[in-house]
Amino acid sequence: KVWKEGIPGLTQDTPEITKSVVHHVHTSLARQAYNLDNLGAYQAAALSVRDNLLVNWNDTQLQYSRKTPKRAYYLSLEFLMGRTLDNALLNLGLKDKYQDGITKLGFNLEDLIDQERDAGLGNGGLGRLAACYLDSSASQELPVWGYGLRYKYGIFQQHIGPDGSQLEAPDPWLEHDNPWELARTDVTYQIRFYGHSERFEGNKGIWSGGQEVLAIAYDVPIPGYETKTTNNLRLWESRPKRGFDLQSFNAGDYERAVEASNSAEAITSVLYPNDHTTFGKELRLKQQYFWTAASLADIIRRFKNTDKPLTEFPEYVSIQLNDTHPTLAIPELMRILVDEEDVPWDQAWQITTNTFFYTNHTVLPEALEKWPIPLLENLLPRHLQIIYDINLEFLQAVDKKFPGDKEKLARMSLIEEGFPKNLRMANLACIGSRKVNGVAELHSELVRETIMKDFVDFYGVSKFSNVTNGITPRRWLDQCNPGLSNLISETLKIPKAVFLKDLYKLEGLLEFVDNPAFQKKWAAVKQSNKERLAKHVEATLGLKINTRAMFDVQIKRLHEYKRQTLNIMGVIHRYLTLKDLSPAERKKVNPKVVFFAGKAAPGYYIAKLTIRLIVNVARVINNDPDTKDILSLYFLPDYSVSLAEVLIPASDISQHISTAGTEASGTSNMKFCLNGGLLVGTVDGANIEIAEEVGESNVFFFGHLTPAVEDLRYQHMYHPVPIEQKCPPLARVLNEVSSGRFGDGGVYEPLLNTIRQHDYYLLTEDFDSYIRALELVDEAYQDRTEWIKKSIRTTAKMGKFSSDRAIQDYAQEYWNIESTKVE
Ligand code: 26R
Repeated sequence: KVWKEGIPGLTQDTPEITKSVVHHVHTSLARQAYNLDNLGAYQAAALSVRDNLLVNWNDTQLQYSRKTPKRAYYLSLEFLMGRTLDNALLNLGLKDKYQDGITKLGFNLEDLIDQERDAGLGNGGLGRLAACYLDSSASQELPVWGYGLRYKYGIFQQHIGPDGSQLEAPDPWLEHDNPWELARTDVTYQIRFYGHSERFEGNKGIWSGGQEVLAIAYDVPIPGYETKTTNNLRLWESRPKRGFDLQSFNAGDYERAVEASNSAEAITSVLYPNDHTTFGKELRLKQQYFWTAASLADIIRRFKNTDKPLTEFPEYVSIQLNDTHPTLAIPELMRILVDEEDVPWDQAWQITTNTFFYTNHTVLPEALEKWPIPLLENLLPRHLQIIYDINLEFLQAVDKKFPGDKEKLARMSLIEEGFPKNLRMANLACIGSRKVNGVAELHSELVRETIMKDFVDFYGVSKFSNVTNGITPRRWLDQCNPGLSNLISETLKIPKAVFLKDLYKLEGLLEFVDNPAFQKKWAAVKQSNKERLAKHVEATLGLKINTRAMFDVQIKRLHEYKRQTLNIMGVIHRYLTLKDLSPAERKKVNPKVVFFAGKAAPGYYIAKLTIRLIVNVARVINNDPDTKDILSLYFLPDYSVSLAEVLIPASDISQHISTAGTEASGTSNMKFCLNGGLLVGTVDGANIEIAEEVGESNVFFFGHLTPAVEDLRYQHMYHPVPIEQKCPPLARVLNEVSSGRFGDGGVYEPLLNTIRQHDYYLLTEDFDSYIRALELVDEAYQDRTEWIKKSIRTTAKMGKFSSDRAIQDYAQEYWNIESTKVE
C-alpha cells in the first residue's frame, strides 16, 4: 500500500505543471529562476514531460509482462527521431497545458522547443521511416519495441565552405544531457569478437577467447497519440568490459590497456554517413554484430521470463530486419539456439525462419551489402561456420529442385566467388526470413524480378510482397503545420484526433474544394507557412526571401540517382531563358524561388561537386539584377528533420525526379502532398501510388518509364550519341558551366562528364520532358484558384500514406500481433 501511494501519477493541470518544472529547475538542474535561460527552461520542461512519459511507460511495460502478448521488434541501425518535446506534448495531449504553464513561468514554449537538438541517428529515408513506424505502433497500441545503437555522434553537421563546398563537422548531440533517455546500467550484455570456434557433432560449436565488450541499454520512451501506450526504443552503448585491460596495465603497458578500452568505446561512437554505397569497414561490421547480439540476448532473456519452451519462440516474437544491416541476427539466433540452448539444428532453423522478416529498401547494386569472408572469419569465426552450414543445406535443396543448374546455384549461394569471397547479406536475409517485402508497389515488383528472381522461383511468389511506406500524420501534419491541421478540424467539424488517427477522414475535404471561402483560408495557411520559412531563413542565414514567389523544393540526400543535377541544370536553363527575354517580357514572368537541402556522403565526390555547383549558381543568379526578382536559388545547409518540418509546409511544388526504377519509395513526397504541396516527379517509387490516389491530373509526371531505362542505358553504352545532338538545350547549359559562368568551370568537369559520357542516370534522355513539365507547373500556377483546388484534392487523398496503415499491414500480414489496451 505504501508503495502504491508512492507511485507518481500524470501531471495534468497548469499549477501542477509549473510546480513540476520549477521542481526540476531546483533539483535536477540545481539552478534558480533568476538566471535561468531558454536552454535551462527547456531542460526543466523536458524533464517534467518525461515524468509523464515514464508513468505511462511503466504501466505499459507492466501490462506487457503480465499479459505476455506476442511482440514485434524493429531492428534498425538508424532511427532519425528529430526533436521530441513538441511531439511528446502533442501525443500526451498536454501541449496547451504546458504552453500555459511555461507562459506563466515567463517563457515562451516555442522558444523552448527550438532549444532542442535533433536526434539525428540516421541518414535519410530508412531512418526516418523507422521513427514514423515507432510512432504508429505506439499510437495503435501495438506491442512493438525498437532496437538500435546509441551513437555518440549522429549524422554529421553540414557547413558550406567559402568555395561553396560541403564541409563536415561532428554532431555532438549529447553535449547537454539528453532528457529523453534513461541509462539502464543494470541491463547489460557481454558481446564477444574474434577468438576461435571449435566444431562438434550435429552442427554444434563452441566459440571462445577473443575480446569481450559490454553493451549497456538506454531506453527512449515512445508515446502513442492519445493513448496510454508508451513503447520503448532500446539503444545500445558499447563500453570496455573492465575500465581497461588490467593485465596489460599491470604489465606496465598503460597505452595498450587504454587502447583496448578505446576500441570498445569506438563501436557506438559514430553513425556511418554513407547511404547507398558500402565500404566494408571492420568497425561497421562490429556495429552490426554488437547491436544484433545485444538485442537478441535481450529478446531471448525476456522470452525466457515467460517460462515457455523455445520451440514456441515464433509464437511470441517477430523480428523485422530494416534492410540487411541486422542480418547477422540470423546466424546469431542459430548460434544461441544450437550452441547454448542445445536445440537440434533443424528445429533451430525452423524457429529462426519463422521469427524474422526482411524489408528491402533499395535495388541499386552498389547499395547491396556484401562482407568479405576473411573479415568475417577473423571477427566472427563461429558465425561463418554457421553460415557455411546454412548455405550447404540451402544449395542442396536448390539443386534438388533445379538439378544441374550450376549458374543458378552460383547466383543464389550466400557466398559470392572472387578475391576475396564475399557474403551476400540480402541472400542470407531472404533465406533466413519468413517473408520479404519492398516498400512501394513498383519497388516490390523490381525486387521480385531482379535481385530476388531466383528466390521467387525457388520459394514461390507468396513469400515476396509489398508494404508501401507511410508517414506519421502526427508529426508531418499536426506538429509541423498546426495552421492546416486546425483549418481541417474546423472545416470538417471534427476534433483533430479523428483524422490524425484515421487519415482517410481527410477525404471529407473534397466537399469543400469548390468553396471560395475555404480556398481562401487554405491559401492563407500556405502563405503563412511560406512566411514562417522566410523568417527562419532570415534568422539563420540572413537572407531575404520573396514570399510572393512560387516555392519549389528538393530536399533529400544528394545522390546521382536522385538527380539533383537535373534540377540544377533546369534552373540554369531557366536562368538563360530569362536572360534571353526582353525586360518587358520578364515583367510578365511569375517569380519562383528554388530551394535545395541535403547532405552528401563525405566520400561521395560527385555528390559534393553538385552541392558546390548549386551554391555557386545561386551566388550568380541571386545577384543578377536582370533576373533576381523572378528567379532565386537557395541551398539551405545542414538539412535535418527539424528543417524539413519548416520547409515542407511552405512548398508549392516539390521535386522527386529519380531515374525511373531507382527510388524504392520516397517518403518526403507523401509529406509534401499531405501538406498541400504538389509534385513534379518521375514515374517511380511511391510517386506512382500517390498519383493513383490523387489523380494523374494533380501530379506533374515526366520522363522515361522503368522498362525503357535498361534499353536506353544499353544504347548509351554501345551507340553513344554526342550530347549536342541528343539534347541541345542541355548541351548549352553544360557549356555555360564549363565556360566559367558560375565560377571556375574546370572544377565541375568531372560532374559534367558523368552526363556527357555514360549518362548512367539518363539526364539527357529526360531533360526535355522535365523542362516541359516545369512549364506546365508554371502554367498551372498562373490559375491560382485551380492550383488551390489541386492542393486541397491532394491533401484530401493522402489517407493511404499514413504509417498507421503501413504498420497495420505489418502487424496483420507479417508479425501476427494484436493491440492491447493499457489500463
Ligand atoms: C549498406 C549501406 C551503405 C547503406 C545502404 C543504403 C546504408 C543505408 C542505405 C539507405 C537505404 C537503404 C535507404 O535509406 N533507402 C531508402 O529507404 C526509404 C524508406 O524505405 C525509401 O523511401 C527510399 O526510397 C530509399 O532510398
